[in-house]
Amino acid sequence: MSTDTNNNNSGNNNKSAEKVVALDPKVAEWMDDAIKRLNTLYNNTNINICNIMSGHEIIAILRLVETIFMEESNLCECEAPIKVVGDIHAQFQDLNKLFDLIGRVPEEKLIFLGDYVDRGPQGIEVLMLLFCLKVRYRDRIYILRGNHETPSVNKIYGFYVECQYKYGVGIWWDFQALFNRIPMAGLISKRVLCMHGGLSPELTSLDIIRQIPRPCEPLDRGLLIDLLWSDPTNKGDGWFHSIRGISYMFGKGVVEQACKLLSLDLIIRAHQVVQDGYEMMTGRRLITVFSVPNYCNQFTNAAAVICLNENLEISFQQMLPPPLPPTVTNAKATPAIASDLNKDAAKADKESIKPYQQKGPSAEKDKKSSEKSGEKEEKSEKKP
Ligand SMILES: [Mn+2]
Repeated sequence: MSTDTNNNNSGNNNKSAEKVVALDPKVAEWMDDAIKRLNTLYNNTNINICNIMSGHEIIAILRLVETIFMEESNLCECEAPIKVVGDIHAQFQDLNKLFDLIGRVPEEKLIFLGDYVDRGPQGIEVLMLLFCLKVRYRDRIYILRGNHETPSVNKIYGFYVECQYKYGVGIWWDFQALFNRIPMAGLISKRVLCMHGGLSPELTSLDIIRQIPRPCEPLDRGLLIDLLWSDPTNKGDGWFHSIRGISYMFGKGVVEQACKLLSLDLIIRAHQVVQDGYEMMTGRRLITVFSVPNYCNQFTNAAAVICLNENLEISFQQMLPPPLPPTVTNAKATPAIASDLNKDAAKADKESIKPYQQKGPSAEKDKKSSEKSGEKEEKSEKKP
């Protein structure tokens, strides 16, 4: 348990939060090979992860990634440009389609907001791909904990059965031990706070997050539970009981106060399926992001990621939902969760975030030609 107190970085005054750590070339080679093997599972239903990775190898990779997580702060500090990814829920094929759209690590820097397992069929595949990327490129991918990375949840919603079926129940326990070591929040360029669920009445300073001892298991209430479970609401300004029966719901006023108190421009969180893959809360200080389409085949939602450029300008990339299988007849659109109750205001809030503009030679050319023709270049919203 001596590791519990070693991760408190609250006194860290390093100029850059991102340290360059040399990786053992043998480990790099092993990870490259593991990533290559995992990539063969994309668009291929003939082979299973059990055919390309043994239980022993999985446990060895968990040990490596555990060390990295424990070296990071509970509040992972990283710098923009970065793309923020929401719930994946074991949809490994869709995660790879998303990578085809947004780019892959290490070319892109990504931060994942949790809920890798449950509901879908390939949670182990999702975790192992992300963990191998983390071991290989620790400063290009950040992995946060979701409420499904908790034994009481993933015992029930699919991951336990998946482990049992693919490797035997023993490995499920190894994953739980690892989940207790995953950081719980992220801070991008000191101005954008990320977590899976949301705010907490206990969150009066960012140091309070940094001071949560790890390893830790979320119990029934408190800061850790709220970071993983709370939800925004457009029903009012304060704190409300949650319909989940755990944690709280919080209104626009709470978000505005938190941004002031914690010196933040924006909060990005996941945890709820939203129809377009992203939704902006009334007040424009909080975005929900959800990153797989047709969630559970119960919804007709798109997937999205939120992009922050070096000036912290916000844009989005979206993956439209593919047609549902003909056997699925009752999928529906998701309800709005925290957008303005006035439809026009909600639309204006939403349209304040623009589609991501790819950087590169072609983007430069587009810019030049639009300048020539006197068109005004569309800019993504700049947060003060
Ligand atoms: Mn969740």
